[in-house]
Amino acid sequence: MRIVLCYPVEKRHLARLAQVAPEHEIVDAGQEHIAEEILRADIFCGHAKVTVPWDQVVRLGRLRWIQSSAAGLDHCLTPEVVASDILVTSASGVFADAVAEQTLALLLGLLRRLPTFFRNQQQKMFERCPTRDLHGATVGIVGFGGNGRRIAELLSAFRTKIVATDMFPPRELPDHVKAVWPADQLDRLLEGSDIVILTLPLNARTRGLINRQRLFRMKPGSILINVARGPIVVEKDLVEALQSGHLWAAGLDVTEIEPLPEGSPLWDLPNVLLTPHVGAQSARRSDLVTELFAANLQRFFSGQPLLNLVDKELGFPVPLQYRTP
Ligand code: OXD
Repeated sequence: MRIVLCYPVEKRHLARLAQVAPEHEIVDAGQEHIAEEILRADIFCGHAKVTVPWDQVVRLGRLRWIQSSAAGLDHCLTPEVVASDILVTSASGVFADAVAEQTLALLLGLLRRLPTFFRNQQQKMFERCPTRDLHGATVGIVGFGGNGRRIAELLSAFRTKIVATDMFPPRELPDHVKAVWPADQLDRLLEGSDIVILTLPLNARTRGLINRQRLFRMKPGSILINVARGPIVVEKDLVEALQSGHLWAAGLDVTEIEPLPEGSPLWDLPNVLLTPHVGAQSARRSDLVTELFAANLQRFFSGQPLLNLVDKELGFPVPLQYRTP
């Protein structure tokens, strides 16, 4: 079989994959060649950031499996791929430590007013202003998958009250989580949380989910953190909620359009902390992807169920306990 890769691969990653697939051809296509190489792939592992002819890939009928090197699948779940027999597995949860740390950085940075103090530092200004606490806050996590669960674990050390929503609420809750409600109880979460953290996948159901109506349902003075995907939030509505003072602040690792256009008002809002979609960019990212892919290759060749197998209609892996055999 021809295994085509498109993520930052080094020699050691190729060597590791060759160990588990010694009889197969492994091609490191990179972003430059992926649009042609994908047409000759039986298995693909990566995240093509260039346009890929997915309709042609499906018509050719050669590709059997996509192992996404990203947790989010918006890069490959086109309608043609969804309707095809191609298996899709994601890197969901693999970068959860990094995303959780990024979430804490944004959240603590805002609460302890680091952007204000940093601006003052640049002016050599020693000026005090009130800060806010994380301990004692109610934190609402929207999407209790790998990232949401890890964030909850870290937040529990801060003595916060944690609630969440998810399409598939776990039957058993970790001790540090007060409640995980079904996804249709989002408004309840928004109304009761001091801090709302978005960790849900982008799909047809979640695009534009956090709109004007929902933003203004959030508690006055609350904070929104988005480490998921930009288009889940209607950005012009967010700007309004921030400018009006209804929201106290927002920490955004992702935006509707990336890179964020120069003309976006988000750049200049003093109550916004922006990072350029680096939540999952840990130094070990390619190692983690390679280990997941190696484990899944072994399963694929021996006919075992794949890890993180995605329900393509839903756009994310369904937890094992909810899968129909
Ligand atoms: C991912 C990401 O989906 O980096 O993995 O955003």
